[in-house]
Amino acid sequence: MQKPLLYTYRRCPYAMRARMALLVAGIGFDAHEVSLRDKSPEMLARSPKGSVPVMLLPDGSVLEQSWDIMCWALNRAATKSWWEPAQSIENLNWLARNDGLFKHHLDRYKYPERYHETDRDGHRESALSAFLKPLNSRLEQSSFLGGHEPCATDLALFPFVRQFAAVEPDWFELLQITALQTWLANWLSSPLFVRCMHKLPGQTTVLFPPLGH
Ligand SMILES: N[C@@H](CCC(=O)N[C@@H](CS)C(=O)NCC(=O)O)C(=O)O
Repeated sequence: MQKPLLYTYRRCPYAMRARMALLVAGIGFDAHEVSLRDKSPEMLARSPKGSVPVMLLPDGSVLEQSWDIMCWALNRAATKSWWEPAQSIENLNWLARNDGLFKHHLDRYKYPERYHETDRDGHRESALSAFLKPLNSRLEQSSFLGGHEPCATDLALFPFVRQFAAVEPDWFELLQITALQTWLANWLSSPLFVRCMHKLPGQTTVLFPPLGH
């Protein structure tokens, strides 16, 4: 096997950050679109925890966490500007708060039934005050978490902020968090994101993104 193989799911924010990192690095990879309801036995044999993304490397080793895949893709000389700023204490804290506190509130806001949640609006408010407003203040200082240029932390947070904004887009648009809204709009319209969201045929392995895309 020459190329890495990514088990992915198009709408999963963790898989999105992994795909974007691989695209930024210009690393050719095969992709297998997983059905979360009917996971491939081959993937489960390689990674029994059963979440995506999972990446099988050419040397046979397996990466089971999206951040590890991003590290593998970006922690190289050619993409130093994407990886190094993401190692600052401040940016590692943004990552931890995104994957912890923000994800907690996002899930309960987006899927209240799944979590038997009765205080959906409370979670929306907590996500806003504890994470999105501080992130907006941070982005008022510079356009990206990487400074004037984006870094891995921008890639890692964007798919989750996207999910939050998409729950009630009209409400989100009226919020006074312009720096964050601009940051989000720029990522949504970026060629990188468009490529990362290319639709794959289910349950087969194909080169990603397909040639010419
Ligand atoms: N910590 C993991 C989280 C991955 C994760 O939770 N992925 C979700 C999809 S967004 C998943 O596969 N969940 C298992 C399922 O739904 O069966 C990572 O960073 O890769």
